[in-house]
Amino acid sequence: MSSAHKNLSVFNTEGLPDISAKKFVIVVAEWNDEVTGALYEGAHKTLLEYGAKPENIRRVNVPGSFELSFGSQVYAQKPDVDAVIAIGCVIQGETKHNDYINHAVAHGLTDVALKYNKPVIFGVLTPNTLQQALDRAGGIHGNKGDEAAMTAIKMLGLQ
Ligand code: RBF
Repeated sequence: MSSAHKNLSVFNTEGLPDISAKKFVIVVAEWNDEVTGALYEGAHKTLLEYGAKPENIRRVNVPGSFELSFGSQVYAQKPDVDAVIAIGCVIQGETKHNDYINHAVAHGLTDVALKYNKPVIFGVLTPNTLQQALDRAGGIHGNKGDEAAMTAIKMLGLQ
């Protein structure tokens, strides 16, 4: 299914692992906070819905999406953190830097996950317009924060 038509809040939930003792950090970029706040809410709600304990979910803010890699690394390296979810929104048109930021974050988060052998999830929207972002932050296409949380849960099941 192409991403344009996928509902980000609908997923296959067969065989999910028990996450009642798992500890999560959600790192949230403050740029486009109307969007990233909604993505965070979706991720938080989904973790709780599938068994995470409120006291095991921590929110940490960073200034922008470019800082998500370092912010994620700070928490991924902690022994008591099981998974990190990085939340951001980089809107094309608002910046010529968007490609650089998106690529840097994708590579950075991948490096952190592989270095610390833990799920580090790319919960970053890269839309052309603010409306496209809102459509994926609890709008008509669901919420990418829900999808990011579900991805973290599924990846924990691999361990
Ligand atoms: N950060 C975002 O999370 N989303 C953006 O859309 C975004 N646009 C930016 C546009 C420009 C021109 C610049 C310089 C930065 C932008 N940033 C954005 C911030 C970036 O992720 C980072 O916080 C700063 O560059 C400081 O390292």
